[in-house]
Amino acid sequence: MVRAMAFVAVFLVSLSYGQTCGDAYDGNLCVYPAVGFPANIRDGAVSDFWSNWSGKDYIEMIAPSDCYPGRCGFVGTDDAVITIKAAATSEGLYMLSEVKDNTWVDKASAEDWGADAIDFYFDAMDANAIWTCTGCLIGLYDSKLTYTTQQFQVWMGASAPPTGCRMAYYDENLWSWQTIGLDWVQLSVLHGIDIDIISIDATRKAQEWFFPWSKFGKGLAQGTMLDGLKLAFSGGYNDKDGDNTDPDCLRWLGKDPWAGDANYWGDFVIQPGVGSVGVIPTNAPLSKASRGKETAGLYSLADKRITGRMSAPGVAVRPSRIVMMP
Ligand SMILES: [Ca+2]
Ligand SMILES: [Ca+2]
Ligand SMILES: [Ca+2]
Repeated sequence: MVRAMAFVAVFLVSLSYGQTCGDAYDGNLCVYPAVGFPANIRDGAVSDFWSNWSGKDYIEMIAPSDCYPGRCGFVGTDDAVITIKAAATSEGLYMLSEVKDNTWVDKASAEDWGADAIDFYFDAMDANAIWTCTGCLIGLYDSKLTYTTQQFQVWMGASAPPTGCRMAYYDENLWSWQTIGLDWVQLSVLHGIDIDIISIDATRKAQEWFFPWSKFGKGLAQGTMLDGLKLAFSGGYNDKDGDNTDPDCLRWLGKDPWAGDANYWGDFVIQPGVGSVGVIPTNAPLSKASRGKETAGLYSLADKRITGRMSAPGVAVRPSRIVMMP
């Protein structure tokens, strides 16, 4: 009898767990406690941590099921496929995105966001809070972009590995949505974000990301309990194969938060054992006071460093072009 009850209890726990974490096609991506990552993930290799993923949650996007409406010129199921896994420590979020693409192309310009690029959105709010909020939206078209939304477009590269990415966010000083280009050093020094782009074979590449909580959604406060927390996430993959001038696009939830006709935000669901937001990465060359301001959500110092002439010690920062996201 006791054994039978225990079995039922385990079954029910598994069921509830599965409802959140077992579905590669729902609107939640469960984030598991991470152990064993190298101090610097930019080592050209997929970290061992990801290898045993049996029974764990992930996202998979395949054409035509996960096409952005009207951007679905994919031919067959191997034209583009992306899978995404997530893990975390008290310091930050780790993501592994594996992309299968039949043809890799280089970007034609610094704004060529469609040329084989991951296109991700992050927010410090959760999906439902964004959908139901009053006063959180920046009011750009009918979008569901908020004051704490960050968008990243990170190329896969073809003839050579990419040297940087595009980042977009609402700038409180300029009162507008800004898109900037960042090279890997700027991304790491100013935002603590590290991205490793790994070539697996002719048709498969991976991106491994580290994104510190102190910068996620413009910064989660130190001490924020992460276990059980939901944080909004969305996005997909933009594919050109040399035969299309407009990219074909996969999107996790059909579209992305640039559209507001439905809620295209999903959630990271942080699993028990990650803990509270802890240490700010020590590689950030900001004063203690500045770090505190940034953690509180004031982004201005970092932005001035990018768009102005300021440079971090030993780092040549050139003025970045500021362009509006299409
Ligand atoms: Ca790595
Ligand atoms: Ca393709
Ligand atoms: Ca491609």
